[in-house]
Amino acid sequence: MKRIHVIDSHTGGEPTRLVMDGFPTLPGDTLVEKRDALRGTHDHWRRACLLEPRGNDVLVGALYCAPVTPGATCGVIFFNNSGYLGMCGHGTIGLVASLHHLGMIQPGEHKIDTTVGPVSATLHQDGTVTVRNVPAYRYRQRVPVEVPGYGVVHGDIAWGGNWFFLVGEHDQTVTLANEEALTAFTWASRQALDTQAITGENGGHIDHVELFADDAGTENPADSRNFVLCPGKAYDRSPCGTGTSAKLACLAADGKLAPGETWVQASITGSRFEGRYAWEDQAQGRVRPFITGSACMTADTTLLIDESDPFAWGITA
Ligand code: PYC
Repeated sequence: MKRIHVIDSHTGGEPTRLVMDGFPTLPGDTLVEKRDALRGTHDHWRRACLLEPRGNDVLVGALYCAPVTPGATCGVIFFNNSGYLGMCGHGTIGLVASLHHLGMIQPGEHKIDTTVGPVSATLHQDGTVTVRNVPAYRYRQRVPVEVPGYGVVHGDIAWGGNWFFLVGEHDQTVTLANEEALTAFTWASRQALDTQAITGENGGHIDHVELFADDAGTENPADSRNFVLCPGKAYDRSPCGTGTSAKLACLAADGKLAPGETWVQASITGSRFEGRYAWEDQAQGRVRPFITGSACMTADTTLLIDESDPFAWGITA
């Protein structure tokens, strides 16, 4: 029997499964090398951990790793039901809250190595976490995409630790009750981006689609409500930390949000992140996003993998 020690949490409704122990040792000096080894040689461990029957499409995995840069608290590799993520904002908040739950860290700032560069996260006394993300920027503005069944959809392409297509002009109803239609629309948009070879900078794969709507009409309206389609077709239950970072970059580029000003981003489930930015390189349109949210612990458990189980390594198509 193989055993994997995991800590499960959710950040604004979006789950994170933190793998503390049990995965194979990964060769490599950088998180990218380690991620490539996991993907290339040991991907069945990701599937065992996240796919049914042990997991589900919504789960995001976070593999706890030793730090690779001086002064870092740890490294982390994020993955999901379909593959690997660059950064993950809700997952970083879940990681920090989980390490605190385990008694491994105390309030304060913690540097964390990721596959897309170092980030840091401040654990506050009240348990909330502020992630200082990798620099974010808008790559292209109002790009037209012909989406079969929907017509031409315009969106911005921006980096926030993953590549996003951000759509504000649409006729969708951004409510949880309309989740199936939202998934269909964003999935069709995502496929159209792929088919038409529309990418991020240097061919970066746009694997997240983010819709925005007014949050008016709710009791305490946020600045915006979003629906974020993740790479494996599940929608983000949280406002998406990297997606909010990409949004901050677009707001900064449009002059709609000043540095240091707070942007409250609500998710489709009503959970919220607070975002703000500082200019990293104004001439290049690069901002440093800060995202604040909190996570709740849901399980501290051991996954068992019985090699004689026909679904030991997950159910795959
Ligand atoms: O919070 O950055 C995020 C995220 C990415 C995918 C799911 N959540």
